[in-house]
Amino acid sequence: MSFKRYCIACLLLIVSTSSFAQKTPKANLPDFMDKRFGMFVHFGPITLRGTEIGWSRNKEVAQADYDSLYREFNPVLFNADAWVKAAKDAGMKYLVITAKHHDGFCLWPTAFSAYNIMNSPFKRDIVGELAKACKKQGITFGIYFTVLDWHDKDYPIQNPNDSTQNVKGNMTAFKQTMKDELKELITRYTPYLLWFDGYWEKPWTNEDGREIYDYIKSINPNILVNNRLGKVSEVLNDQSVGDYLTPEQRIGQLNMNEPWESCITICEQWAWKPNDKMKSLKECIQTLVKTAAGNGNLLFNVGPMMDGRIENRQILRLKEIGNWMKTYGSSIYNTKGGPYAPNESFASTRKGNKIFIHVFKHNGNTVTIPAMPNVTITKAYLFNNTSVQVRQNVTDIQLTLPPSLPDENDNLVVLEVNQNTENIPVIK
Ligand code: FHN
Repeated sequence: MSFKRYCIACLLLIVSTSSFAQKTPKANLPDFMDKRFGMFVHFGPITLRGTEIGWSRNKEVAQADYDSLYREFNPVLFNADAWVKAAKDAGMKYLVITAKHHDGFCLWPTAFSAYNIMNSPFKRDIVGELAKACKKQGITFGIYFTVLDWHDKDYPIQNPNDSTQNVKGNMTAFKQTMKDELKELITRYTPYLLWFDGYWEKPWTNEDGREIYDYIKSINPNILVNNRLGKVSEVLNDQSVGDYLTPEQRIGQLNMNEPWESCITICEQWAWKPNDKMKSLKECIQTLVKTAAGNGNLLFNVGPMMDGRIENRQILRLKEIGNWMKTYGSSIYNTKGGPYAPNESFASTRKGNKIFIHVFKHNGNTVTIPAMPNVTITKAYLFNNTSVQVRQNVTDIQLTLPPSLPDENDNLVVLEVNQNTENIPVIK
């Protein structure tokens, strides 16, 4: 081999093995997007007060009081199998747990912070038990990890509500602790994805995010990472850090090009709150449908109570969603969004030669949708195979639904067409 070829070979070897060049293989994303529906879990000692995790520190709950709650945190009714079963019963395919939220408390026995579950009365590895239960029940496991940490003295901002509490900090040491904790979580629990959060404060830079992303890739290049490790951008470009977009408390726009996941609460607060307002079944189903119809995933949040149980009313709501998914799940899982952009009257998902029209509102049992140029509808029916009348012209397609409709949460009409629906351009 000539010296020149030898140098090229060495360069290629360096680039291929060095962490700075590595990104999550794009081939990993379709598997994630096909899951469509996951459970988000916000949990920690703050459930003893019923106020918001992180944000109520030095607000509704005095900082010293908040930071001592772990000494009485003892969720003795925590049962990882029960949480995972609740997710499975809802038709969810993955689960993401707040291993460490902005208050810095760690739900796993980390060697890098004394502020962790083993120094509470509970003394059990909540992250580890959930990882094991997910594996046992076939649910994909993910970990939420905060970028900012208002409890760690190396992080300069100690509380967003009171800048007088701030300290000099040491970002080099802070990032080393983050790397050490992430290595524990990755090597011990093998998460499918890491859900970062808390990128927005001044001490954290996009370069810091890139550094941590590269470090994660050097340990396991296949782990999915959301777009909240760097300074988040509304699109994925060469400046953004991470693999998918994360609209929060709203349904993302129809986007056929970039993977995205909306995170939305089943109630109003992320962590458990007594008598919090819970979404109706219709709202839950239509949120999931509109997310899938936008070509996105829904990470739907529950907040377990201080004793470790998920409220029974939330369990029942999740079961109702699961019953709906038992009938209609094939119009959600493994589908693509579109070709129609979701609106308040209807939304659409598609797979193969079928377009699933999810009807939320109809005018006397008729639904009018824009025509699809060069597409011929060969058959139209409800999910229970009741025929649906179709009249189409150059501008519109009019569907006449049968008098009795099966599901006012979402009346699903299947349109079979003369081509692969994924080739149909988006119709705004
Ligand atoms: O501050 C957090 C909040 O507590 C919650 O974890 C959400 C979930 O995505 N993210 C942040 C708010 O944007």
